[in-house]
Amino acid sequence: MATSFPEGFLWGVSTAAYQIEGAVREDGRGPSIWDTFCHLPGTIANGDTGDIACDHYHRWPEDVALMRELGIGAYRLSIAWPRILPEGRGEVNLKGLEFYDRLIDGILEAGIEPWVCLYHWDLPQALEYRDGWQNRDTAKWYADYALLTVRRLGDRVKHWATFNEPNCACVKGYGDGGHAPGIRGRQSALKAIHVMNLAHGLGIEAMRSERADLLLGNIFNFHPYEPASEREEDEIACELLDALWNRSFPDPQMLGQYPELLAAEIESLVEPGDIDLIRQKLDYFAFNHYTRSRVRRDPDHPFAVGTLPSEPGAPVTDMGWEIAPDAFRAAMIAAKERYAGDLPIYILENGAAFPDRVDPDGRIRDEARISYLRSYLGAVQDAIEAGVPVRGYFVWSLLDNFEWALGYSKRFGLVHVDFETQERRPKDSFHFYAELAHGAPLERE
Ligand code: IFM
Repeated sequence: MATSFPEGFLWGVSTAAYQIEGAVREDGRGPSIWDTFCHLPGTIANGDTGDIACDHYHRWPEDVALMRELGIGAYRLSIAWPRILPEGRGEVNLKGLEFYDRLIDGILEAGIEPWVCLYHWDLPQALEYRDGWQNRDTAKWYADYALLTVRRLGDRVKHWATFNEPNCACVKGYGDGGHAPGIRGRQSALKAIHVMNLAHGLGIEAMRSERADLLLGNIFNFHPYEPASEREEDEIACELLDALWNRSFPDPQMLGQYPELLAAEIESLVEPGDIDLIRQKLDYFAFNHYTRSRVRRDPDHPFAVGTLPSEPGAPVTDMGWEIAPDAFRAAMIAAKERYAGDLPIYILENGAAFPDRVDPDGRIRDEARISYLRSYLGAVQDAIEAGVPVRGYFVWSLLDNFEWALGYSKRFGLVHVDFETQERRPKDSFHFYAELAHGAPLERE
């Protein structure tokens, strides 16, 4: 069965600065928390770092040419805050701004619309020395950075997002310590959540005050959870993880309240006026989605929550993530009902890691990724059919890249990258996606 997407459906790909740019010490860029974290022993698989990554800082013209060939309408990138403000605030690094000027111009010249995310986890290290996201002042510094960036690029970039997956940055960065800056604690995670919510509010206010013609949003992440058993302790853990991971940002930002299970603990951090500031009118509703999980009580976790590996025999990606397109369809329907209302919905990340192999003839036959994309895009069609206004879909990711604590061991790209030579090679999934982006209907399995 072949089914078409609605007229004007937006096809895109997403990346993030630290995962692809490299050039971490070039042209005045300051260090970020990820530079520091990666260079601590034992933090990243194989001792990998983002020092070079995909060398996109130098090779972006080649990458933009690949995007043009792909035929996408939009490219979502993130800006590295420490490239623009090496200390996080104060002196501006003009060379950093000039890099993004060139990049945005190149994307536009290729007929692609740039979508810019202001924060994909690379906080300037200088701000972490001042307690980073646990410090309310960071929200103000973030808004200054947002204003500066919009002033420079807002004449060419219309779609802006304040944060990518703020939940992950807080729960992993300041909760379980598995991501930069590697802090483990319950209070630290809750503080980071509230300060990042404030930063979102202040950032939106600052950007709107500068230009009224921008389209502003945030990028959430929805990961449906089920209790691993009928034991009460697993059910409690499941509800808490759902509140923490899925709701601690969209609830206050869209509904004006923290999830009940967290509200009492966060209350002491909330000052008069905070919630009104956090609940800003947005122009679109965006989220990322990959998989679902079962949750059990884990007494060693700061929130006593843990996830189980998928059931034996369930289809999984190289991340061990269950392939469950039905959960994606349900997430889109739930997102509309609970949060988005009439706002257009965009899926700004979805994709899969697989252990790709370059065949002797140079081809990468990544059928597993094609099958994943086919089934998840089928879920998008089902959600649209059910009345969810999904207006666009962005694959994670254009290139194989630095997968955070897993280093270069996981490949998510439509384009294969040889990290020794930096050679790019479109995979079969690139050609599959290009056909869709050029208007072909989706052949459903
Ligand atoms: O690589 C990440 C990305 O930075 C944020 N969303 C999930 C992706 C895959 O883990």
